[in-house]
Amino acid sequence: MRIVTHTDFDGICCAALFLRKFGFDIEIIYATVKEAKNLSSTELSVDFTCDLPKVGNSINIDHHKSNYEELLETHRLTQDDKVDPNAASATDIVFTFLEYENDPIAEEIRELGHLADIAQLPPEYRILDIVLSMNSDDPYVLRLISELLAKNGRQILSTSWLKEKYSEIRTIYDETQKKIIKFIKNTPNLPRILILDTREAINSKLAKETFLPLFERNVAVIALVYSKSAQEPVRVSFRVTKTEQSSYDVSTVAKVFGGGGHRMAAACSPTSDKIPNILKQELMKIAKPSDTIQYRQI
Ligand SMILES: [Mn+2]
Repeated sequence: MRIVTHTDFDGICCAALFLRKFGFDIEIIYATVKEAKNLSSTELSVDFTCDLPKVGNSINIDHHKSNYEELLETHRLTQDDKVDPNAASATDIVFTFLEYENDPIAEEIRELGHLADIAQLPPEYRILDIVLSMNSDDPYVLRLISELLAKNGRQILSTSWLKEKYSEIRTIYDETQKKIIKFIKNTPNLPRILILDTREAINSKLAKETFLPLFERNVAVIALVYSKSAQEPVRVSFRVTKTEQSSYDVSTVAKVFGGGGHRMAAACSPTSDKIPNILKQELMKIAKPSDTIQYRQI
């Protein structure tokens, strides 16, 4: 069996549920959205694609609205696919699909994937979340986390492996937190809609650490700009604060730049000449009349 799954928390939890069900011999390919799309143009035969656009003729288990719409438009949605844009996470769909019953560890994995995708991960999972983001391009680490989750459920938190991994990245994490706090302190008039360019100052893998503290300061919509390096494409991640979920649909903005996602969480890779002006124009289309919009560098 070969599965393609997303490199994020939801994708890892999907992998863990498959590993727990079918054993550790199954093959798992960890991919980004772009990588999944590229895999489709290869001859590779895949059984399941989780939390990503459907690869080839695999069974697609996903909850992204943009993927659902694209599957409909291209007539690639089959009866076997489990694509539900109303599901909170792909993990929720996998849990039901694999017919888990009376399995407390599987239940823990389901809850974890669910909470991670709705951005409500309990604080004790922060360490795992950070270790995962910092290693999201290392398939060995992703596989290891998936297996540890499959075996231990939430007890993954007490494994010595996790503690060791966290101590490796602790310094850079703490430095990033300091930069975020300083930025907020030095920016008294934060807008309602913020384009935040982190390319100069923050490790791209930790850029998303900026979301929560900014939402706590009453920012409603964030367009987070980051990039692995000057040579790599620019990435923009959009988020809407929880209390304004019904007011903004950022997936429409991501779509303009060839990306997609959900109403409250979406992403795209515009060329850097679009930032900030074209991006700002598109965000203005989803803004309320009273909203302020600003571009800031951290
Ligand atoms: Mn997901």
